[in-house]
Amino acid sequence: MTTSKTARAENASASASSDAARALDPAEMADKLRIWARELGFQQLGITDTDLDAHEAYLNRWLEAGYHGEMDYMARHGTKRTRPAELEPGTLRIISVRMDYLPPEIESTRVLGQPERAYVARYALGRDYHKLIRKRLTQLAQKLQQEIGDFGFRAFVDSAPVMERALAQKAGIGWFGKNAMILNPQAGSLFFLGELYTDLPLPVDQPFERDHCGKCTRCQTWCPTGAIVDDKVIDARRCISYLTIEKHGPIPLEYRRAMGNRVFGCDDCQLVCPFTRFTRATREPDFAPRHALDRARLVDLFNWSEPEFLEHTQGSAIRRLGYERWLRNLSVGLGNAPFSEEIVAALRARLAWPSDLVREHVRWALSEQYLKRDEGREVSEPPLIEAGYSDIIARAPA
Ligand code: B12
Ligand code: SF4
Ligand code: SF4
Repeated sequence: MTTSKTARAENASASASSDAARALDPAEMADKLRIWARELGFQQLGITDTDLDAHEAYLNRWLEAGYHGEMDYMARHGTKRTRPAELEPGTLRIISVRMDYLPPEIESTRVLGQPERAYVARYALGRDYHKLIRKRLTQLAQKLQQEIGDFGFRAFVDSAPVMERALAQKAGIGWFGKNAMILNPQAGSLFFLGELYTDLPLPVDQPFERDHCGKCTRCQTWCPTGAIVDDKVIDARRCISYLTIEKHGPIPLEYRRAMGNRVFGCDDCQLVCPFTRFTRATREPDFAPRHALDRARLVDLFNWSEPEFLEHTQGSAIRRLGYERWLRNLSVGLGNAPFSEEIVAALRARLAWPSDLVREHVRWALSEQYLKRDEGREVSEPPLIEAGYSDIIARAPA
C-alpha cells in the first residue's frame, strides 16, 4: 500500500491495528466512512473481503473465449486481478464506492434518434472521472487516518487490475444485470465505481444477492451489435464501447452500420433498462457536458482541426483516443447519417488525409452517403426509438 507516505505495506497492518484500537473500533470506523463518503460526493459505500474465487473462474472463462479482444491488459496480471492481496500485500478489506455521473437535463435517447448528431457515452461528456474519484477516495482514507493514525490503503478507479464490479456486488452496491452492469434498484447503473484497498479489519457488508432482472431481456434484445452473448457476459469484440474506445485499427465492416451515431462509447443496454429511470443526477460540476458534446452535430466535430481536438478534449476521457481514431469514429457516424451535401463536402476534404485508417473510413462513409443519395435509402429507425423509449432525465441527486 503506497498512498500513505508514512505507512508502508510491510508493517502497515500491525501499526494500523494498534492505532485503530486506540481510537475507534472497526464498526465505528465503518460508520464514519459512510458519513464521510457522502460528504465527499459518493452516493454509496460498502465493504467486502478479498475472496473473489467465483469471479476468478468467470474471468478465466471470458479470457479463454477471447472476449477481451485486443485488451491484452485484461490477461496480463495473472491472478493479481482476482486476488487483491497479491496486488497490494496486506489487503484485508475493500471499500467499494459508487458515484453517479449523469448531469441534470441531459437528453440521451433523443440524440440517438437524430442521426446527424453525435452520441457520446454519457460518462464521457465532462472531465475525466479517474483523477476526481481517486482524489476523493484518498481524502476519505486520510480522514480516517486523522482519527486513528496511519494504516495501509490504496485507491483505485477503473484502470488497475481490480474486479470492480464483482467487489461492488459483494460489498452490497448492486446486482449484476444481464448487461453485466452493476445496477442498484434505486439508482439504475449510470454510475462509476471506485475502491480503497485497505489492511484495516473492517466489518464486511452483506453482498447484494437479489437479482432484479427477472424475466426481462431488454438489454440483450436491443444491443445494436449482439454483444451480450450470455446473461452478464459481454463479447467486447462486438461491443460498440470497445470498438470506438479500445480498438486500434479499422472498425470491422460488419458493425459499422449498427454503430449508428455512437462515436465514443455506448449506453444502449442501460438506456433500455427499466431501472435507468431511477437514475439520479450528479452534483459534480466536473461531469457537466463540455463543448455541447451531449448534442453536437457529427459534422461539426469532424471539422475540428487537431489543435481544436486537443484543446476541446483537454482533461476529458476522449483525449486518450487521439485525433486519428476520433476521425475514424466520426467517419462511421457520418456514413450512417442521412445524405447531405455538407457531410459529403466534409468527408471529401479528408480524402487525402495522411492516415490510411482515416482515409479508408472516409471512403466507406462517402460510399454510404452516395448510396443513400442514389437509392433514396432511408436511414433506419434507431433501435431505442423503435423500442418506444422516451428520454431518461435524471431525478434529483440522492
Ligand atoms: C474491460 C472493461 C470494459 C470492456 C469490457 C466490458 C466487460 N463487460 O468486461 C468494454 C470496453 C467493452 C467496456 C465497456 C463499458 N464499460 Co467498462 N470496464 C472494463 C473494466 C476495465 C474491466 C471489466 C472486467 O473486469 N471485465 C471482465 C469481465 C469478465 O468482467 P465483467 O464484465 O464485470 O463480468 C462479470 C460478470 O460476467 C460476472 N458473472 C458472470 N457470470 C455470472 C453469474 C452470476 C450468478 C454472477 C453473480 C456474476 C456472474 O463475473 C464476471 C467477473 O466478475 C472495468 C473497470 C475494472 N477495473 O473493473 C470497467 C467498468 C466495468 N466499465 C464501466 C462502464 C461504465 C462501461 C460502459 C458503460 C462505458 C460506455 N458507456 O461505453 C460500457 C458498458 C458495456 C457493458 N455492458 O459491460 C464501469 C461499470 C460501472 C457499473 N455501474 O457497472 C466500470 C466498473 C468502470 C468504473 N470504474 O466505473 N468496459
Ligand atoms: S454498450 Fe452498447 S454495444 Fe456494448 S453491450 Fe451495451 S448495448 Fe451492446
Ligand atoms: S434491461 Fe432488463 S435484463 Fe437488462 S439489466 Fe436491465 S433489468 Fe436486467
